Amino acid sequence: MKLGTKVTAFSIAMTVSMIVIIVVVSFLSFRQFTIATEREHIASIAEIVGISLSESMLHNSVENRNDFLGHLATVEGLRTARVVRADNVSKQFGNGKIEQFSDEIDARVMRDGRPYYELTEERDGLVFRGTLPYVATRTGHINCLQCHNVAEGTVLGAITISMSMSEMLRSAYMTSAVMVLAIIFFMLVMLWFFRRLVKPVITTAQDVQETVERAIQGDFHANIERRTDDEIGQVAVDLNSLLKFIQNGLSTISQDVAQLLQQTPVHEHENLLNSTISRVSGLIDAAHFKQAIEEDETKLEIYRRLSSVLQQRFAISSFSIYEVVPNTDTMSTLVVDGETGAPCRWCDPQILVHSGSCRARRTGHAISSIESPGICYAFAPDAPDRLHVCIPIIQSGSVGSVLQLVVGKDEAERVNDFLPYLNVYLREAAPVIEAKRLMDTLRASTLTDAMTGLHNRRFLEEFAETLVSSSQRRKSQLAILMLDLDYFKMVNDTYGHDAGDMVLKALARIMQASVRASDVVIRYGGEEFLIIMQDTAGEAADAVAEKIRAAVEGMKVQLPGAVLQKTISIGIAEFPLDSDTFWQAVKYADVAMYNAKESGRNRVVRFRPEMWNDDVRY
Ligand code: GH3
Ligand code: MG
Ligand code: MG
Repeated sequence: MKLGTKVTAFSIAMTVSMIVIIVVVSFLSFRQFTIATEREHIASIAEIVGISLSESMLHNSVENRNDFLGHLATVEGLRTARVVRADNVSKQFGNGKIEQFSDEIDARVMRDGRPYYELTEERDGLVFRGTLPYVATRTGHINCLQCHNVAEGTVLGAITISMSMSEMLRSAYMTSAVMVLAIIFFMLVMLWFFRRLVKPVITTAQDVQETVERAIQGDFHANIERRTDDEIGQVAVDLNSLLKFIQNGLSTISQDVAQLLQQTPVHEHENLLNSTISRVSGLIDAAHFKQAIEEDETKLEIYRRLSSVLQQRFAISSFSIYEVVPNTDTMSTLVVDGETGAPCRWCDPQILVHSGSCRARRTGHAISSIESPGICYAFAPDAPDRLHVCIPIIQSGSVGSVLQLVVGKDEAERVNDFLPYLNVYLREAAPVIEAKRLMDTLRASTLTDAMTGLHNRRFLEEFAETLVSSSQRRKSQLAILMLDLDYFKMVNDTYGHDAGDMVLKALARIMQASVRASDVVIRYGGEEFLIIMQDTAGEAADAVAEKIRAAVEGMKVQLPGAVLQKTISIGIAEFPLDSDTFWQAVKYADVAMYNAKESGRNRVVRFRPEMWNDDVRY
């Protein structure tokens, strides 16, 4: 119920209750008062009648009492004035003419000697009757015992007076009516005054209610009028300043957040509080993401985490992450639809060999077919009902990788809504990916031989365990080839160190070309090389070694003014066939290589246990 209605209802209820109470109370007290007055009245009249009759007796004019009583009855309001004689008076003086009539009440009063009063409803209105005993007394104005032969205190008769109450009642009603009217008038004045007093409270309360409702909807503008100088007026002023404070605070936060999101500030029609909360929570998620990827060990882990964010936070199932291969024009797929290393699915694979075909890679800014349909020719030729948004991830000033989202047409709006948030994730990820990338490069450089581009001995030391455990898991053999150029020192001595380097580089190329991608070629020492071949054993290993030997034999290194030809000696051992420890097998390959040197060089020798004796160099 509204406050105004409550006040009115309360005032009316108060007025009605007061009227009822006052009318009832005044009516009852009026009645009591009237009855009491009438009693006194009747008693006085009875006294007068008694005295008059006694006087009449004394002056022998008692015969005229009838006239006296008749005159008395004409007094306004007096209906009856009647006297009856007691038996003792009748016995002494005979029955009077007019004292004959006696009713039950007269008889009772004469018998008991106590006055009797009653209020009766008669045809012409309310009548109050009083019957009082006339008692013989010697004291006072007249000594009754002078004439009456009775003992003092004897009841000599009864005087009955009855009076009409109608006039009294009429004035009671009139008084009540005047009082009711006065109360109604007074209450109306009160109500008017009360409403005037509470009106500003009610209006301010309504304003506060509306303002708070608007604030819940995110509109914190408030201009509640200050209607009074009291607490209510202060409430209006305080609420205005509170909401202004919230509005300003939220606007500042919202602008800062919008800046962080590189997004426009919250629109007028948006709920400022809700939008700010959701934007801030988006930023917090991105901050958590950054914290997580900083602790990730490799670049790939970061991309995998980014994939989970796409799938779980942004509900995107089709997407690709491409990485630009440093210092080349190529790209590789890192993750496609959540699958690590999956083939290119959403673009023409041409972009992998010529990354300039990828518009995002080439231009360095986001390419969206939501904004510009058909903008990129390289996008999935067989998915015409799909849209793409490709976002370049900038690292060290150039495009390091490209994130591609692939969505249905019905998702366009949703994607546009969350893109600012996704951009925050990518902005957070970019420097971390960059740092990991640099670390990877640095790490790779410590594991690579700078001159030949082959792995170095440190690489073998670090990855031997991985190689061994993977071969043990697959229960396969590792073939270990130890290679050493024959009479290489002579090259340096004759043609110089640079010529020697050229030979080593040419040899490295031959070895790389002669093995599979899964095999590992290592520059083990100055001109000593080690090749580890996975899942290769026996004749297959011999064949690769022979292929390398023959290729080296046929290799011609063009020098200024000379063409160099060299040969190579190769020793082979197998793990775990020859030894159940990997490094022992490497030693056996070395032993076999020395055996090849000793037995004339330019040959391939497989390790045999009898080669391992105290004469060998280890
Ligand atoms: P052998 O047939 O017994 O192997 O005879 P060799 O002359 O090849 O003897 P050895 O293997 O001991 O020779 C090693 C030579 O390799 C010594 C060193 O001058 C040369 N060498 C080692 N590392 C490099 C390098 O990085 N560049 C060049 N140019 N020469 C190197
Ligand atoms: Mg050597
Ligand atoms: Mg040598």
